[in-house]
Amino acid sequence: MQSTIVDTKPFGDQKPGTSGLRKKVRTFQQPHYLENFVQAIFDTQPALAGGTLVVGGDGRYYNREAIQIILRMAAANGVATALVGQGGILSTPAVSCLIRKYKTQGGIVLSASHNPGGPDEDFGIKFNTDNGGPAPASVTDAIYDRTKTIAQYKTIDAADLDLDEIGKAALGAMRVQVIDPVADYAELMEHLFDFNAIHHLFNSGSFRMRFDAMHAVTGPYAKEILENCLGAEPGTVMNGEPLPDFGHGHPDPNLVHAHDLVELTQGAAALDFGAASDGDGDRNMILGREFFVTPSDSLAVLAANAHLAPGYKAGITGVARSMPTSQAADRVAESLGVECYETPTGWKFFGNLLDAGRITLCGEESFGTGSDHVREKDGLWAVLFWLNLLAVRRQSVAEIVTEHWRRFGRNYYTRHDYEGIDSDAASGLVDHLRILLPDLPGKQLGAYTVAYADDFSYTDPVDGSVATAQGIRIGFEGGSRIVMRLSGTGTSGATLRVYIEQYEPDPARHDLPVQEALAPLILIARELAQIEARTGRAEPDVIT
Ligand code: VG1
Ligand code: CO
Repeated sequence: MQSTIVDTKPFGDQKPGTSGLRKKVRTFQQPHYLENFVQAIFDTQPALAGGTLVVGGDGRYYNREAIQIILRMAAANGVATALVGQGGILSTPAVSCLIRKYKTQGGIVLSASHNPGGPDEDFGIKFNTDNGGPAPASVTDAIYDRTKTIAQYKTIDAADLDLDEIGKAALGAMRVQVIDPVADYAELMEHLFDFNAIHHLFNSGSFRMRFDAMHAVTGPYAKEILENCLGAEPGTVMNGEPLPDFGHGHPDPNLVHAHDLVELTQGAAALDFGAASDGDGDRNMILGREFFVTPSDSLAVLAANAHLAPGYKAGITGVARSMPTSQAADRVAESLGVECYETPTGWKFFGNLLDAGRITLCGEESFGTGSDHVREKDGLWAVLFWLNLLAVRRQSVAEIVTEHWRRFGRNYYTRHDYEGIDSDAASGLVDHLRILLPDLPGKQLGAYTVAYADDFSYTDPVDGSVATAQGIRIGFEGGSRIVMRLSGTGTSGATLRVYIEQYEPDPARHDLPVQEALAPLILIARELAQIEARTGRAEPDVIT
């Protein structure tokens, strides 16, 4: 089949953000918009010609249409084999798993993750390299540069493929394999965790849990692994069917958007364990009975207990956390005698550390936790890790975490998001903070003395690449911190994220309400950044 060359013109706005290119569906539906970005991937990634490409997405609105477009373009650009998830479905960690297992030259994930889906909502596309991880800045910059000059793309004239039947097909000279999206991932999980112990826990008669798939991609994964393999009672997985609009929901597993699940963990009939995952299956929220585990604490607890899971029984080589993530993991790393790295926000910054074997576990405050088993954060993996701990330690979630705090101290932590604010106001706010930074060290703000204040910059210890302007950090004596940065995943206006952390070594002060414990620092952050005056917002939209 002859490939067709289509003339096109650059769009000026195809710069990938924290995790790929995210725009409104209608933006992606403009003629040539998706095509330009995809051609830029092929033009800058020559190994894909003659190679194998994994393609899949989170099932959101426009997923199926986008996959057909990408497959035709892949065929025209000389890709030898495409591995596609059945129905076009693949979670982000499953794509990473497939790239690594089948040693492919890369993968394309279609998702806007935790952002809502539907004709008026969000869509996204992300390229993962042959290590299975999100493309590093050097690659996304090259793709973006290419989109600025692109004049043509290649496709073939061919009908849509049937993606609902597992099997082999051909598209021009390209082989297409429609694969079970769950099987390879489930097999990997079985190697990492003690499935027998978890099976016993589920059948003990004294453990009740729910997993909320939020009508997003993890439904089929959770049903197969939790219910079919591990024997959890049918119905354990709620909202398990992936829907193009996530059932009108916001597939973001946090206390605000996974509210129904949170309620099930409260009151007299409370569940022992609740967990949820996001649109593309890479985030996780962990709940116990009347207990919320902050993602920062979750990383620290997993690091301290990793040896209890078969896949990590030899211990961990090191740990990494994104800069705004609390320093709870640092204390565990110190006691284990391993390194703890602080990286900019975004999973792509963990890739080199994982590839070099410098770290085993890593995580972000934004409900992302993962390990060297793949090169993405992994929602269900974190849930299985927690289930493994609960099964082995025979304690409740609350007991495990409060015991952890007694041993290491507690890092009180919260994030306040001001969403959809004016973009100019947001950049003005950050510019204003940058001006204040040099004068802050040594200053007294309320009861706190500023130890350091900077705009975070990171030098990758493996390849020496430098990322600057990654967020405002204000550190206080005693380990408390205020961090502020603008989101890189939104599709309209700007989102200001304010991260607040305070270290409390005294166990007698470990059960304060979080917002109360952090109130003085929250106030300092609001005043310093002039949040209300500059954004018109007196209160954040989302508190996690
Ligand atoms: C957010 C989170 C970040 C995460 C990113 C992608 O980015 O803060 O930690 O890596 O989303 O997650 P930002 O720039 O909006 O703060 V996912 O699950 O949306 O791929
Ligand atoms: Co996600």
